[in-house]
Amino acid sequence: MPTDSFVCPASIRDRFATAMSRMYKREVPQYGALLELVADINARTLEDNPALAKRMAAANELDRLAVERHGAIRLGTPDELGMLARLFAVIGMAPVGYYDLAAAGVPVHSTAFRPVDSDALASNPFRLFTSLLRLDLIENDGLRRRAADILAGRDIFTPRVRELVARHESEGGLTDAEAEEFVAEAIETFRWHENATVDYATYEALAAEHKLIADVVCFRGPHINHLTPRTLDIDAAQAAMPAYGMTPKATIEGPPRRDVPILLRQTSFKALEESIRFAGDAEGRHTARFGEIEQRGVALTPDGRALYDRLLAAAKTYKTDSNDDYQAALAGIFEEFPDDLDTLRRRELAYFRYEAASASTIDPNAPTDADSAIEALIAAGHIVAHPIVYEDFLPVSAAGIFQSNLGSDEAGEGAAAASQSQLEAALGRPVIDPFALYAEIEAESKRAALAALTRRSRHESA
Ligand code: OOG
Ligand code: NI
Repeated sequence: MPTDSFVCPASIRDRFATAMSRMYKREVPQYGALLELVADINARTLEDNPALAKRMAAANELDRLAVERHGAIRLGTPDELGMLARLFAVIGMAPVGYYDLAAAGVPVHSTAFRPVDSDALASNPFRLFTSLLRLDLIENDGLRRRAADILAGRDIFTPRVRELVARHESEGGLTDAEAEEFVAEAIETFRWHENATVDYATYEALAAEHKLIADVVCFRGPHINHLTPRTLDIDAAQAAMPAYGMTPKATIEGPPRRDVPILLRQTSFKALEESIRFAGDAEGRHTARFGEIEQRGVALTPDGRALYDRLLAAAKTYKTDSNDDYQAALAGIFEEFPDDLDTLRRRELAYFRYEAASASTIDPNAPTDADSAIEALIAAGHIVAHPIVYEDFLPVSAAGIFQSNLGSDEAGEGAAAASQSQLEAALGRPVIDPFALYAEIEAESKRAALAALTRRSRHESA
């Protein structure tokens, strides 16, 4: 079969993300309200701030905004993670980053499946925070074996999606009809089930160990537990939540409001209490699913990240339930973090994508490799530097979200050392280093911008 009859991964990813969003809206109607709120705030923000609209359009970031979401799931076994990695390869999503949640008292470790190159990110950046339960952190032997047995008895993938993944691997792609079927089958894995696979006593025993263990082990599959749209003004979104029928958590997580947003800021509404039918027909309640909003900023270099970590740690000692007080304190602490694009770039605190200004030409014999030459080209308007959007998650924030979501702050006893290699063995591949991805996009764009300028100049002088 000629390859041009295959659908490109980005297109299948777009259909998949749309189907997931539609399914979650049916399952959790408040998510629909959240999407409306974010769409309203984004429209207003762009209207009130033409410079932002212009900058985002120039950076090719506006189109994806309406479809941009992240979600989260929790898996039970290494085999499930291995199969999920193969499934996501079909839609151009690879595991990026390693998040050790044991450090925060949550018995999972995680990675984020997401597209990695600029074009794929610009078309639909759908990301899924994917956690794997660490049974080794359950101290009770009997309970650990019981959980392992229950998990061994389920298959979270449909037989047909397994066939289509294998077909994609052997043929190198999927036809349009296969892609349609793939999407319909793939979302089955993430559907909510009101019926638990275990009896009430088993659920209670697992929940007593950690609520998250019960959430992973007692159901037929890893239900999607939230889908998060991206807002351009999270402070406005937080303030508007009650008017849309949602009660936000007390404080916005992550960095403070700034002229140049960095990394990401998040807020959420509390998990829903849902009724569950257990084996033996008992009724019970379970909290797993919630709603979340995020605002994304520029990706930080390792130096920028170190500064962020240090300042956030300083803010951690400041405990308050008043978002206004917390944000004011945070803003004070973050005064040390430069807040203009030029300084962030020159001090290499954040990543940038370089682009040759249209119609610009330069002396074809001028040296362009030194940083000073680039600076001169930027100053002269020949090269434009766009901040690169942070596409990943905050480890600290992830833990924070787990906590607010589970409705408790179970502390971290028995937290074991990071075991990235175990997660990678399950994935069947190493996780990609997010810093390396941003650095690569930056370096490649710099080369391409300079090459474009030099090429045009040669044409003109020829
Ligand atoms: C994952 C929480 C992580 C975020 O936005 O940091 C996350 C979970 O609760 O399963 O989605
Ligand atoms: Ni989230």
